[in-house]
Parts: sequence; C-alpha cells; structure tokens
Amino acid sequence: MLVLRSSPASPFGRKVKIAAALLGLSDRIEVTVADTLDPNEPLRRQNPLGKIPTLVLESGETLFDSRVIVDYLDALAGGGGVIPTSGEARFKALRLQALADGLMDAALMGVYETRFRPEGMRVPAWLDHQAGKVERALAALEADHATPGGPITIGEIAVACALGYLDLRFAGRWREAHPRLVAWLQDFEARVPAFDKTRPPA
Ligand SMILES: N[C@@H](CCC(=O)N[C@@H](CS)C(=O)NCC(=O)O)C(=O)O
Repeated sequence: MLVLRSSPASPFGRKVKIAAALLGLSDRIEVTVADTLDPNEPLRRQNPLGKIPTLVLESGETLFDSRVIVDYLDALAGGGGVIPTSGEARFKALRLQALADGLMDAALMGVYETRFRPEGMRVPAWLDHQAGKVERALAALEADHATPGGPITIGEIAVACALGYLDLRFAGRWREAHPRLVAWLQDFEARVPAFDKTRPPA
C-alpha cells in the first residue's frame, strides 16, 4: 500500500487524489492526515520541507512534491494517463499545471500571511503582489483554457483544484468575473466524479 500524507483542504493533495482516481490507483493509496505545524509529525522526516502532499512508497522511500508524485503514479499506471508522454500535448499539460500550481502557491501565501501574521505586521504591498499573480493567472485561464469538453490532463486537474481552493478560502469571488471558467469547472465536475469526492469540508 502507498501512503499519501495530506490534508482534506490541501489543493496540492487534492490534485494527487484526483489524478490517482483517474489513473485507477485510488485503491492502492491510503490517505493519512498530516499536521504540517506539529514538530513531532513523522512528515518532517518523510519530507524535510514538512510539506504535503508527500507519498510514502512500500519500500519506505518517500516522494514529493505533488508534481513528482503525479509523475510517479502516471508511470505506475502505464504512462500517458494524465501526463501526455510526448510532443506539444505534454508541454501544454505541464505548463498548464505550472500555471495552476503557481496560482495555488500565491493564494496559499495570501492565506498564510493572514493566518500567521498578526494584523499590524502584514505588508499590504506583498499581499497585493500575490493577489496580482492570482488575478493574472485567472485572466489567462479565462482567455485560453476555458473550453469545456477538452482532454483531461494533469493541467486541467490542477486548474480545477486551484479554483476549488479559491472557492474554499476566498468565498468563490473569482466566479463573477470569469464566467467561461465557471462553465469549464462545471463541465470538469460532471466528467470527473473524484472532484466532488475530494471536496474539502467548508
Ligand atoms: N510545490 C508543492 C507545494 C505544496 C504545499 O505548498 N503544501 C502546503 C499545503 S497545501 C504545505 O504543506 N504547507 C505547509 C508548509 O509550507 O509548511 C507541491 O506541489 O506539492
């Protein structure tokens, strides 16, 4: 059995869970919750960065981060399941994943800034800098990647998880200005039941 260290709210963990479901590997993965703030968490030995998701293999070896884990699972399932093996399709998918991951990183940075810094210590210019990344990424996705019915690669999975994270932490405010993306996410949800199954509790 593979063990995935994650948490229900982690958008990066959700990406791995959805990829595993589409690859038919969910039954081979046990998900255990890791508290990234607990200094005694084995996670800190499993991944020196103390980040989730981290995958523990049967040999005890560990893999991180989410991109490496998905690459591993894709190969385990025979290759080409969610990461196209070559050509333009491969780099389109990986670039889309990088854009969505960057959106999640920037959104997470905004959340951590308000979670960990007391009110008077926050730097509005830094929060704006992160918010700008989120806004530009959403605009790019709205313009270029919001066509329902296309192939589902790790790029689309990551976009769906990024939008789901904005729904969870930023009250879905992205929806109003991005109607094509809203329709795209609706189509994704209908085609990928694992999206609903991995929805974090409100
Ligand atoms: N690049 C990493 C990002 C993972 C990440 O930022 N995870 C967050 C939770 S969603 C985390 O572990 N935060 C705790 C920390 O940074 O200490 C990936 O793709 O897996």
